Amino acid sequence: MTLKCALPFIFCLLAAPAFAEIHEVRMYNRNANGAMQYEPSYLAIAQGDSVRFIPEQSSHNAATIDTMLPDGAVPFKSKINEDFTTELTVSGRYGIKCSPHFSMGMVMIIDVGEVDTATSDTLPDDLPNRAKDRFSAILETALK
Ligand SMILES: [Cu+2]
Repeated sequence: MTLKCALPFIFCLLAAPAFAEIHEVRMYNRNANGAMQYEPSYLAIAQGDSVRFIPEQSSHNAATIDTMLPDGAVPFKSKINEDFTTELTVSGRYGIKCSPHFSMGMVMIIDVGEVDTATSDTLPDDLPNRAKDRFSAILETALK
């Protein structure tokens, strides 16, 4: 490679958001943890990273929960069976649900950047019981 060719390549490496990553989450009817699961069910990522939701098995999606969305974050909702990637630029704790399986406890948590656990550890009252139980279990195992 001549120097003339190498320079744009090096510039590209430097200019790119070098630390932005894409984290993969797989959606299952059943896995080792039980029925209706995101795998992993907890992610801690950097601000500006992306999350890709992969439908390993059919009839799932990924959607934000209005009462578990950081201030200023844009809600999202993928289509059922969609291979969906979203960039998360606002820091804080995101509760994610599978729309058809929310009441069955198909949820996960994504912590983006610095999370104020003093305010975000409290779960909202309007969650279905099984979603609330799953969130509690996720937070207990992921953060302790
Ligand atoms: Cu689902």
